[in-house]
Amino acid sequence: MLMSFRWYGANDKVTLEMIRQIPVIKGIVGALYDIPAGEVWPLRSLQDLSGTVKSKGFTLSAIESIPVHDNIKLGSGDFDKLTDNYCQSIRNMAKAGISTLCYNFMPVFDWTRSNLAMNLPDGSNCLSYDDAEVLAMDLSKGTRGLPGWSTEYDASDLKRLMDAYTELGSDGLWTNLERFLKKVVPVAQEVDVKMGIHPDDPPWPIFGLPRIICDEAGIDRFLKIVDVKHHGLSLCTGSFGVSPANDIPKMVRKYSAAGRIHFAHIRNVRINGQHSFNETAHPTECGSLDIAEIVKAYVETGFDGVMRPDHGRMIWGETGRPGYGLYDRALGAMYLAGLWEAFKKGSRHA
Ligand code: DNO
Repeated sequence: MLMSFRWYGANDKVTLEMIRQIPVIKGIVGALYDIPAGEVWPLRSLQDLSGTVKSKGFTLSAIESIPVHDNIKLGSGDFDKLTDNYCQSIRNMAKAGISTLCYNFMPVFDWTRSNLAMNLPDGSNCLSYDDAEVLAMDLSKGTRGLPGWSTEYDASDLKRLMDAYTELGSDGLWTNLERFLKKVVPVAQEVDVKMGIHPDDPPWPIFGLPRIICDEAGIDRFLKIVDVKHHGLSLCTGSFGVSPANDIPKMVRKYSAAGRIHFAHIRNVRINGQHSFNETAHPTECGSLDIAEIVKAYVETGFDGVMRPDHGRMIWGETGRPGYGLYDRALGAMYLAGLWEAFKKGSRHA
């Protein structure tokens, strides 16, 4: 297992020098942020990123994420060209020595929250989601200023995209995912890059748009599309975990034993009702997920992929990128590393 930390590059307030002082972190999860979706990620830029990370004593353990262009997900327009570009980016990753790729297949919106700074009783704040608040959001002006959405669309682009996905439906989305994977995974296999899809977050349809990687049935269907090891999961406990039907320790055990989890995102969440939750500190006692059982499942199945603490709260007065401050993620990393060491010493993999 390679304990890693997400870093948003030279503009991140959380610097590599700071991350280096978290004793357990060996890997950096990074990305290029200046390449428009659909274009090839240049070898030179990937090598530079890797060199920067190495110069501070880390490995560039994963790319999170190379965005999948909407025309791929919609199966429209320049699908073939965009998919070829994606393949070339994977080849370039391999040449730059990067082994793991996270991506997602969520229509229009990536992860979605209704509040980026919900106040907690201890004075910290966290990300939260409530269906009623999300559905009340005004999309008539596009996504500008709405919480959590990484891509900004103006009103007419947003409407066009949302209509296209609504018409496509989940069957169409599955078909396009399959077309994409059948071209891309053989390349990933050839150059030895492990691909891990990130689940839909939250794992239910929002604004009537299809979402397909939400539960075990979805994962089983997904993994069978191309039944090879390089085609796997970025298993995010907090994304799947807000749905009480998802038994996360069981899912980790099943897919890790099968060698199909390449990237472990670990965070805790508190379920407050149907389609309503807030994020919490990592320890089991703080939320609805049994993080100890989850880490135990990883240890006992011999997980050897990349792991990172996921979203943290904002604590000790820190301000910055929601979910991605330094302090609470550092606490999370230490907690996860402590669990890992304890279970490892007690297990047959010791
Ligand atoms: C949010 C992240 C997601 C994730 C992408 C992966 O904090 O977990 O934005 O990076 O969905 O493609």
